Amino acid sequence: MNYPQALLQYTHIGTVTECVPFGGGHINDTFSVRTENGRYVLQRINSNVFKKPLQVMHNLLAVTEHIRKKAVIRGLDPRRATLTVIPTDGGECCAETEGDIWRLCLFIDNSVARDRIEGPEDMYACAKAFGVFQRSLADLPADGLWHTIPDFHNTPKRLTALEEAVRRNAAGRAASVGEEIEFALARRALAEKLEKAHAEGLLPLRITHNDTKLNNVLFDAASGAVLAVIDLDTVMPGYSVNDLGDLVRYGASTAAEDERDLSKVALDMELYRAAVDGFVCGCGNALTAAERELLPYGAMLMTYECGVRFLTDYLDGDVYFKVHRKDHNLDRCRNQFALLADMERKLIPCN
Ligand code: ADP
Ligand code: GN1
Ligand code: MG
Repeated sequence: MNYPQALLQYTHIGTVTECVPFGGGHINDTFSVRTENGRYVLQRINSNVFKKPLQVMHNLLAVTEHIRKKAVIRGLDPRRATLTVIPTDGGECCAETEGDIWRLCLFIDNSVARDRIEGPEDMYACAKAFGVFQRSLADLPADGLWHTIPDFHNTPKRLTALEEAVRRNAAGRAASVGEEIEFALARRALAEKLEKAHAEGLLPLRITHNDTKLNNVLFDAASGAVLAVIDLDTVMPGYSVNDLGDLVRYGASTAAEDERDLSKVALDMELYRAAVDGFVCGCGNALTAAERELLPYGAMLMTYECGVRFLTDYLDGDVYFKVHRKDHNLDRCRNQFALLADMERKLIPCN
């Protein structure tokens, strides 16, 4: 069988008996690997997205090391409480093949990742897990981590990138999306809300996960208890409210992120409240009063920003997000903007 070449740098894990694609993210390639000794997860870090993959590894190792130490103190099995990176035969934290960077982690046994939030209890548990993640890292200095994707959640800069994409019009699609471009550009004040709060000293830079989806939390297959927060590529300095925001954007919508029937897209307020309650509970005293007040803006900005990013990628010719059908990025953009419009109705007090 044709296994990724990177596995040749991990002969110490034993003979590979199976290596199959796994997971369904938009960015990295993930494989489940079995040897006679155990099970692993092999991932190719997308070098188009992560220009400096070694910085991604630095952040991942810093964060997992910190969580591992705390798990040991609490008497938990550290191999189930966080990701464990397996070194190459040469002792490196990742393998390089033809310009690609690969990493291998222990597969967390008897765990399940779920794709759909089934109800408020699920949402509460997931949000709490990301809150606990936030709290566990509150005593790790954010300036010790790289900004692996510079300005990842700098919404004003995402808006500028959209304007540049409109000007470039690389795929010749700008004329057909005038309405979406107008929707985005009409919300510059909203785009600036969190950067302003940061500049005013109200919103500290913390270590954030930045991909707070349900399937990035592993649950114990038997008890259903939360085990670990995974998918740590985007861990970097950021705003706490954005972690809650991305979770709401993705998990508290009444429809999938790429649903084309926009009449199905709305903010489920019960799920939204469960997300906020779970996150606040998980964060404990690691969240200031100002951060708590800005949580609804985290939800709105993440939704808005994601719509802007999908639109930018559509204009650029689908070079960033994996697409699976014609106009996929445009469908996603329209979906996110519909969700934002509903959030504006439900979350902004004076509306
Ligand atoms: P992606 O960027 O594709 O979302 P993830 O790191 O989230 O990549 O991995 C995809 C899926 O693989 C996860 O949702 C989870 O089901 C599974 N997975 C990843 N790492 C592990 C692990 N160490 N142990 C068990 N399952 C894992
Ligand atoms: C990407 O890898 P995945 O699919 O979980 C993206 C997120 C977006 C998300 C939209 C590094 O995440 O920022 O919110 O797609 N990740 C990166 O579905 O850009
Ligand atoms: Mg994932």
